[in-house]
Amino acid sequence: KFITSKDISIVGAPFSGGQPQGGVEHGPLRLVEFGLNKQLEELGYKVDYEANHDLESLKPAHDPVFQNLKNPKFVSAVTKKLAGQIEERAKQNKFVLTLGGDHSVALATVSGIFAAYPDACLIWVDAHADINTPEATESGNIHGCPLSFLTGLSTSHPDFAWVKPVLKTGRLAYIGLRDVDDEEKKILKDNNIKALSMHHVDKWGIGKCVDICLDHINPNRDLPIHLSFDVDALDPSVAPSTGTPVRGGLSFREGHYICESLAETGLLVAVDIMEVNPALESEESVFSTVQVGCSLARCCFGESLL
Ligand code: EXY
Ligand code: MN
Ligand code: MN
Ligand code: MN
Repeated sequence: KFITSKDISIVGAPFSGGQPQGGVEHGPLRLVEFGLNKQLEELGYKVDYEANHDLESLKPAHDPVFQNLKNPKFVSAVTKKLAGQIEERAKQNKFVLTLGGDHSVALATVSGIFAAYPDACLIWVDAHADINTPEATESGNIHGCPLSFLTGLSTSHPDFAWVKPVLKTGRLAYIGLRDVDDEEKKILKDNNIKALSMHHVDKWGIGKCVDICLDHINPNRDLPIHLSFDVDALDPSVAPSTGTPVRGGLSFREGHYICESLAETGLLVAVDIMEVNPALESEESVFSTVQVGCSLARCCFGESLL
């Protein structure tokens, strides 16, 4: 066991600068208003919440596209600040639960968590691979790029020079992929990254997929685990309120199974719940998306284990 306390530090990341659609910055507050803190307390945890309402103040007056990336200075400033906070909470022997916000925030979560746990491994649950380099990205949206910086595949962008290559490609595994750019496919292949798509979930079932990922990145089941869960990994019928939905995703149970089986290892040290956008679609869509976000988080902390 890496964490001996029953303390959860919820870090709000109300940030949308890694992509063009407004609203995702309201994700954390909606999850908290839905009762997430109290739900986790009912599971026996002591929960504190840092809302980080002030992130907008880090927005520079002038932030032009540079080396293809949009809002590079804003994304860099926000994620650098959050990385320090997350590292500090992790070093205080607390579980860190980060609520997004767009997935560029993973620059902060992975930097912070791997500073505290250099041997950690990362499970990335997403429809997308989020490993575009500045040279390769077609959209320029940084939420599609964080893993290229964190793995050291991108080193030349000055605004992200602070991001250390903390993540070895052998410690990264994906589940749920179905919308991966050609350049990203090449990166996954060239670096021998364990990348399971929805095709693999259909073929082997979710149970075997989780085992395959853990066998690859955590073969002796003795390393800390960080889970970064983009709700767009779920099928849009399950989590409709998200900025880049892709049909054919994980079922409600498959998503929860991932969280439960990682909770069961006793090795989870950090969880990100990302890309909940309460400004998208209907009030019913928002309700189901926020509800599923909260229940994924609870399952990471053992709710459904007997
Ligand atoms: N690969 C596309 C891009 O780089 O723009 C789409 C990325 C969507 C990323 C979402 C958050 O996971
Ligand atoms: Mn707004
Ligand atoms: Mn993502
Ligand atoms: Mn995604």
